[in-house]
Amino acid sequence: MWRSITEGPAVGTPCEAGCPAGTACYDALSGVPRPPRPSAVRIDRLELRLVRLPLVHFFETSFGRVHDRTFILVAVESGGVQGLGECVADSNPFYSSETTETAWHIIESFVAPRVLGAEFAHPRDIHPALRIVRGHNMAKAAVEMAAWDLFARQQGLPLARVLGGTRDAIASGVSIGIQDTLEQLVGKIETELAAGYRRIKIKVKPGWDIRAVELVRHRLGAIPLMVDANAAYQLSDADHLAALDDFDLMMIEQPLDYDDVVDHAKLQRRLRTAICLDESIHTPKIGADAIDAGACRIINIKPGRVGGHAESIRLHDVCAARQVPVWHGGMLESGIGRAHNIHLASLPNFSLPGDVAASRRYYVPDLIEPPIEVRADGTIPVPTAPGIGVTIVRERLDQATQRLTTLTPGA
Ligand code: OSB
Ligand code: MG
Repeated sequence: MWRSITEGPAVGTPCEAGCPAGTACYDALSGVPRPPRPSAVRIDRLELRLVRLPLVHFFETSFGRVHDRTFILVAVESGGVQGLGECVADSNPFYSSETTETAWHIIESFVAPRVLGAEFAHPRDIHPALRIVRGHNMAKAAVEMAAWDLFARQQGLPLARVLGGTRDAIASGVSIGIQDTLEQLVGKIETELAAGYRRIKIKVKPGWDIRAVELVRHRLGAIPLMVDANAAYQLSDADHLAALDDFDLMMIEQPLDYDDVVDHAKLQRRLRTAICLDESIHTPKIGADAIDAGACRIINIKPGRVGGHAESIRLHDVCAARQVPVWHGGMLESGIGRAHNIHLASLPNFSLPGDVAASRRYYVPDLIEPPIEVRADGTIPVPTAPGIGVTIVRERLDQATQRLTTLTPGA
């Protein structure tokens, strides 16, 4: 197809739309050939690695304290081009029912056989092809996201462009775990505010909640502040949680059970503070239902929780259609998952600062070079190189790898 130079992409960049996939096309005015758009995503090889990295500081939530993180890295390959994805399942089933071992099993036995050697016109077609596998969103997401990276690299475009991102930098906030003392908590918040972060989230649980928020407000004033309970409360705690209404919090994240919507709707009616749901939102449909039921006024999107980028975009759109803002959550990712998150968070309805912060808060060194940094104004630039736009350091990856397997079509 011939397209006007004003409509089409610049000469020398692959055609993004319009031309039949795989056909050569030419710039309309100059007649200069452009590289053809890749005809499809076709994964010829899939590599799984179990990787362990020590955390710079322990991280404590209502589930407990962790000092390191073990996760799966997925590499997919097609014609010598590689795409990378990170599985956010943890070694324990506390945040979600998935673990590194269930994800490994599901990818190896059920996801890989359905994607290896198959032709997908677009990476958005991968999630529907995995529909027969119920749940296991983190396992599915790791492979799907690697395929998006591969596809974007084949097109020579930054992932954000392929996902539909509209901003060149994202607003960054931090999630601060439960500390040994309230004084340490205040000190940590001061450090993060000085680094420029645009929003502070503190983890809460019964016994570490009202007094923590009260002290932070007393000492630090009107900072952008929210809390995350990771499902540590019950509806019978409604009066207790209502005490948080006095502190002008941006929101309270996931106060009640991980799969609950109905009790959150009852609780939201009793709180002035907005509820944000995290754990409860496993699909775009549940997101729509939760909003329509009045269970939340804000949603946190983590691609691992919903099955990848395509489902994240659908959830983002469902929220936008209901004027519900979203922000990008975090799962203590290494630079690979973190880079994916930055690209996704460049979509327009990610209008609140998220939990995607600088690499150095988590892993030093990270698996990538250069590490992801936050600027003095609390923003992180969206990488502009093709795909996720970061480079993995092979020796560090090999050093952190505990197990490795390679899967090929039919094998
Ligand atoms: O609930 O948002 C959460 C980390 C692991 C599991 C769940 C959560 C978190 C965080 C940390 O809050 C966010 C981050 O800094 O990556
Ligand atoms: Mg959360």
